[in-house]
Amino acid sequence: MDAQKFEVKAYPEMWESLGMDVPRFEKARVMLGEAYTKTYLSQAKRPAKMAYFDAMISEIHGGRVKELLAAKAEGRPVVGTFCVYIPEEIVIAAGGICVGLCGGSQGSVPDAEKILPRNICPMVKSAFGFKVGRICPYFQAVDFVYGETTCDAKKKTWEILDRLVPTYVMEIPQMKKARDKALWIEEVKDFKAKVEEVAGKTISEAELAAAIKVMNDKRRALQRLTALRGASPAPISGKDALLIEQIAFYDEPVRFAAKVNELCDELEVRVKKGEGVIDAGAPRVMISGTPMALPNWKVHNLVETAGAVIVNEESCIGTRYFKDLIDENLPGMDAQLEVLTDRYMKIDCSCFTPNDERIVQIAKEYQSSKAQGIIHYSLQFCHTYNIEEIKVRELCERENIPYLSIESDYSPEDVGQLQTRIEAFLEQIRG
Ligand code: BJ8
Repeated sequence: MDAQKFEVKAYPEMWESLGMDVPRFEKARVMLGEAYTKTYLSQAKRPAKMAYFDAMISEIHGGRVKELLAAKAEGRPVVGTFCVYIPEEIVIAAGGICVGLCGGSQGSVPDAEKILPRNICPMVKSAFGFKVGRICPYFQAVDFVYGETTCDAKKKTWEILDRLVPTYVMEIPQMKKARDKALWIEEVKDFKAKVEEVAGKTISEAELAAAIKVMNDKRRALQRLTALRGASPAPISGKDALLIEQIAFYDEPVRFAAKVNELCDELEVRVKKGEGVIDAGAPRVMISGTPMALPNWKVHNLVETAGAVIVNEESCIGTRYFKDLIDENLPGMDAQLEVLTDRYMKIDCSCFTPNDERIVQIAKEYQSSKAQGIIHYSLQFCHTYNIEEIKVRELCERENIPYLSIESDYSPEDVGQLQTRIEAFLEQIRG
């Protein structure tokens, strides 16, 4: 896309009708367009098929929101989400839409800090601030918000968020014993009943089977993209791959999977020709840790500006979202819900204890991505990831993997310090 012409499109009338703070949101729109132009459109050798994802950003505050509103007008449920624990298949089976509401922007944090404590996770503050400040059209458009009892910051924020938007909370177990799975399956059934109530219909076996296939196809497309990033030279930048993983949380799943597959077709040609976005000798880095919600591109930008390439995100906005599929061929609602529950119980979020399968998964992804070093990324005040970092560090020490741990927030204040640390880390890999 032509950097000169790129803009995030404005829809002031629609925003007004959604009860948004339009003058303030207009400023955020312009800032997002500028940041995107600088961070994304300045990259060399981008795949041509990234044009679709550029257009998704250009229409982020309009086109997709209109689709959500059209769905609502037809009585289809629109659910706002914050976590990969939401059984999306159930919402899709009811004809509904899931849209990620995680916040990755510093701009909404001061709104949240007027109400919430300052010393909690920036992702929770950013998301909450979007609702308080009325500066997110998706938040304004949802029927209800899905919350979960993963970390303390989230589960206590839902009680306050519920005053502003209906917030339905699912209990996520903290362990993975048989009784924890039994709890989770009951929670999944309750959630299904909630979605059916909003949709005004009962989900059939055939609808759930079709939805499982839709989500599997989307996850397969993302798995294909991840596998292609294992090639050397890397056929796509980490920034672009992260962007796609972020868009996965708000785009229409069938269209999204088709567009990711079109991009993968192009990348396969690149790989066959030995073409990449950067020289084969550039350091290859894997990121592991807390999710990077749109528009959090801070670490990727620093690493790739320093001449390296990111080849994997072991994160919920990354492989944790799509590494596991669901058996598509089981007849009967009970059997379907059982395999669906099994898939979600495989998610290796640090909110579980113990969670050693995540360490095994990190080692596996390090091998398959052909990375040469790991950066552990944790958002400030995220206790579970910050503490689990100890085990990731130990893995890297054991396996002699170059390693850097970063704890950061969304403010630009630590950029200079991070740049110095990242450059030293890349020198270690080069050396
Ligand atoms: S399954 S990682 S999406 S909870 S970073 S808000 S944990 S204090 S995001 Fe997550 Fe679901 Fe787990 Fe994934 Fe709390 Fe930590 Fe903030 Fe976090």
